[in-house]
Amino acid sequence: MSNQPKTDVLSVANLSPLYADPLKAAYTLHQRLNETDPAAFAQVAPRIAAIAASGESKVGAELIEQLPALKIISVMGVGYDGIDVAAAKARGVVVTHTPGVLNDDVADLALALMLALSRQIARADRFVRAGQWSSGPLALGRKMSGARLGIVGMGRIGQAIAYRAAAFNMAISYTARSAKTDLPYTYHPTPAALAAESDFLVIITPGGAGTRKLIDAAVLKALGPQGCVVNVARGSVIDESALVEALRSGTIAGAGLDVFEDEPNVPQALREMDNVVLTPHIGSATAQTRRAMA
Ligand code: 8YV
Repeated sequence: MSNQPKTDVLSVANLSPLYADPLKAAYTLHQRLNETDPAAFAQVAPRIAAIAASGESKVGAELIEQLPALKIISVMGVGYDGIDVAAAKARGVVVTHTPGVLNDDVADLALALMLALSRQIARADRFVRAGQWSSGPLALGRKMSGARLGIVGMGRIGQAIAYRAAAFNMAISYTARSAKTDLPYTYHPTPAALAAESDFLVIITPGGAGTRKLIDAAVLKALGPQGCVVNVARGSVIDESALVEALRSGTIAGAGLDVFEDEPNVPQALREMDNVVLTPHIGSATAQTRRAMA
């Protein structure tokens, strides 16, 4: 056994015990000190060699600058839009993430939200619990099998969603920066063009400056009064106030949302709507997948 001091790691996320416990065993783990305890942070900052982050963490240039010994920012998540990668690169700090292992879970959740919207699962559950069944049937839902699916983002997870949707006999189209000629799905050059041809518009594109408010009022208008939007990407990709307005005015039919602009704060307007299904950013939240990510 060596008597060498353990390497200091700064956690900037609410890490699950699946990840935090082995980290604590191997390293000295400091919990988000830069925000909560600046004095303690100043003491340990020169020794911090690694940052443990999640997909939602924000690691800006300012924090990186304060950590002269920093070598790696490890993101437990596929999305790293909260990390200033350019600042890390400029300092020679490696940034890692967890692609691949969560494709199935995020795609499963996208289909679950589509089904929850079309077959009114959450609304039906509330209906039964409230004892309303005896006073008449629930309003009719809509058929999902055979409907038109538009996917915004055709990366690893987009393809996993398409694969599942094919089993529902859906007509699958997508938009992405460029057409993927090896895939058998219809390409549209813009989200608006895609939305105009979709019953379900599923967002699974990376967050960050390049996709901020990509889904705006015009795209929602193109989706139309029978259309539903599902977001399992990042809240930043949808203009949230335009979405609230589109849902309120009947410009679109419904929304299934796992991500929000300002998590964990969900606008009161969305929480009060009956035509939305809300989940608390659980795309990769199964024990099996979180273990694989850790
Ligand atoms: C989690 C995610 O939020 O992978 C991502 O980009 O958003 C999620 O899987 C998370 O980072 C788990 O720590």
